[in-house]
Amino acid sequence: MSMPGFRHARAYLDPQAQAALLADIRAVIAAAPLYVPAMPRSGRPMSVRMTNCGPLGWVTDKAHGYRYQAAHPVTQTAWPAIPEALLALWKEVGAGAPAQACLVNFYGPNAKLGLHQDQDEEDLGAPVVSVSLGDDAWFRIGGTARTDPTERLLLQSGDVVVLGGAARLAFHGVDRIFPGTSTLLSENGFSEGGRINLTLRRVTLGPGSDGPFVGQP
Ligand code: MD3
Ligand code: FE
Repeated sequence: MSMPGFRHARAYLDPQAQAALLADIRAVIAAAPLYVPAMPRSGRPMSVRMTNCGPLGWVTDKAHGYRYQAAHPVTQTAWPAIPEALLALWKEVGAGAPAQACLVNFYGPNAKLGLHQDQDEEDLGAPVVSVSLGDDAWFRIGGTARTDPTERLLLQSGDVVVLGGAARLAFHGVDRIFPGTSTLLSENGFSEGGRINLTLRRVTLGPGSDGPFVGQP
């Protein structure tokens, strides 16, 4: 994959850093439980379970659709803070003004994520930074039109993907995960194993944002 703005850093986090980060995420989930998101209008449940940390979190439900909000949709309390290690990672990859939202996606053995664009952020100039933990997954990425050809890529535990520039509006999704390919989750308090993906983002424009060109190569 050689789309401008797309960077795949394999094994960016070593096993020890992955376990430490997963402990942070367990604490996030304890404060803000995973919930079952629903598609706008149809109300169809998604197979991925979600929660967030940070000042804003991405949520979806039947009535109000995709949006960012400051509170958990079930508990109605503020999201917990983004762990320091993730804020440090955001800085390390040169992503600019601090991340405002971290979406936590949990994939059980049959979970997948259909091809989509991430367009719910005002600040589309800032990159998205993704961290994979646990089982391997087939990730799919195409162009900026839904019908553009796509490529399939294996995401593994510890991988970091940075999506800036043209890649920021690329269609992408997760075709399937490969249960049992990692012991990270099962050995660290997630008895059922699975995969966790973290996506860090800036959401709002205005005070504190970098303007349109941050994160471009
Ligand atoms: C390419 N998550 O949360 S991470 C999402 O593995 C999402 O859970 C996937 O797509 C997951 O929206 C993929 C890699 C990723 C994240 C954001 C992107 C790829 C992207 C934004 C634009 C283009
Ligand atoms: Fe996405």
